[in-house]
Amino acid sequence: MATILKDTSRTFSEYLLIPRLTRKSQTADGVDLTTPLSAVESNQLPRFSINVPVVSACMQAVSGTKLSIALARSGGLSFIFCSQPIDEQAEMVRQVKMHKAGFVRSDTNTTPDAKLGEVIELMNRSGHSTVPVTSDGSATGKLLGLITDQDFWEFEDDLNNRVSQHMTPREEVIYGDDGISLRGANQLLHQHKKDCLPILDASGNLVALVFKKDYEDHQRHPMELLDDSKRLCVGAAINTHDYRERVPALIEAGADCLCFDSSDGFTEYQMEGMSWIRQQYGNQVVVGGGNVVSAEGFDYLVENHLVDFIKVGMGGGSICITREQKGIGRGQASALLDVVERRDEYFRDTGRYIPICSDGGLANDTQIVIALAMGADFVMMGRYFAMTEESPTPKTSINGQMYKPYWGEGTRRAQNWQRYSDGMSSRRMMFEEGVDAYVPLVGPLSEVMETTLYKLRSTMVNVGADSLSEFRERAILTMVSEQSVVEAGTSTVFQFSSNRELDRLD
Ligand code: MZP
Repeated sequence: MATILKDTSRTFSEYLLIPRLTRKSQTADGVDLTTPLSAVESNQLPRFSINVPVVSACMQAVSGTKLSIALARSGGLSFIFCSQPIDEQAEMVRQVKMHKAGFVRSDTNTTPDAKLGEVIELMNRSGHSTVPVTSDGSATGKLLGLITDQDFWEFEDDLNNRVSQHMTPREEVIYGDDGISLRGANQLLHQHKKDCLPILDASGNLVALVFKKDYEDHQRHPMELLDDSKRLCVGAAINTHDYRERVPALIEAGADCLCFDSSDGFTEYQMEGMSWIRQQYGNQVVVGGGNVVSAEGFDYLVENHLVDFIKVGMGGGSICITREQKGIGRGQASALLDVVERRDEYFRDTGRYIPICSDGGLANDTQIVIALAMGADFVMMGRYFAMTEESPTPKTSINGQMYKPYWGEGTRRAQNWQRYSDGMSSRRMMFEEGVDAYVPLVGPLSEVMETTLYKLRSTMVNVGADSLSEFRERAILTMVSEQSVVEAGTSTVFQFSSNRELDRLD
């Protein structure tokens, strides 16, 4: 007969943390939120870490280019969705990597013979106010000058004038030599009070541009997640069907981390995919597996030391109807606790630490805090990010309130049959496992995350923890009764959000 587990499937909202000693020296700002994304052998440093424990879901309505840039700037990581053609996904990865390299390849160039009117049009189209003038108008041609919007008066000067009549000629341009460090280039910008510094090779050809605004931007985003070349980091999702073609394209495009996107990762298909990646790339590539919801699933994926991190969750996602449709899944808190317990045992036995990601079903900031206290190293969220300005969907006004569309990868709209049919060859979705919905627009990602992370830091201080690993070790949780959930809200007081409500109650 079937095995019936003794425990009930639990969710995060059924638990609360108990405060522990806070030391006087502790402050929320002093809390370290760095967390590993790669398997860690004892006494070694992780191959890849993120600065805050938050990643965005591998979903069409979530992880686009703009959101990936915004999230990396706030210290987290996006996983660009794989339910799209390989070249399109690779192009999105490339765009994030190119976004701010410190040294930027110039994408708006002109020639000395171009007309002033043409350059103005070019500036309007690209949004750039500084345009290199090269011999052939290319990004790598011989630099002959620079033209900026300060070099002409659009409504006074003759738009038929040649660029050469207005540009700063090469002899007067301050430039850096190819090979200069980013720090050296920024020092030149500072010293000469310039906004843009062209970098030239020994023959005077343009190699790159360095901008003052990029330097300032970096200072404003101290948590930014950057690679060794100071480019923003980005992750990419893969599936068990076309990894032989998709993985090389994503690595070539510069993806920093890969992750199998599957509703059920406890499969031989995923193990085969993981083995293939290790055979081709060894440990160079950071690759996550999942999803699993049990210690048994964890044991399977860590066999052979192939996987870097493991995602936990099935059926808890805000747009997910898998449990209703197929009768399979597990309460997210129970799934996480089971897997984390086994992960800790595995670490004690082998000295190998496997980061765990709690994926889906986090309905508010409190649940993020509880998931991390229960032992997740980081959380993956869809709805949370779909609600931000930077998610890839258009804003829609419904009854005066702004919303954004948000749909599951298991919907007909997403057509992500690979996520749900690991074994079946059919490319047809026989039934849906997700819904197509709207979520309220909440504002820019950086603002939303600032609040969430401040709450997390503050709770960590309540528990006396300076880092996420200390948080897990020190956390004591209690289960709550339905009555204590009622008690947690306000009681016997009236809250008025506007004068109009006051009038109505009067
Ligand atoms: P949430 O943050 O919106 O609650 O959940 C996001 C997670 O739900 C994703 O990371 C993924 O694991 C899962 N997901 C995505 N699409 C579906 C679906 O259509 C789904 N059923 O369950």
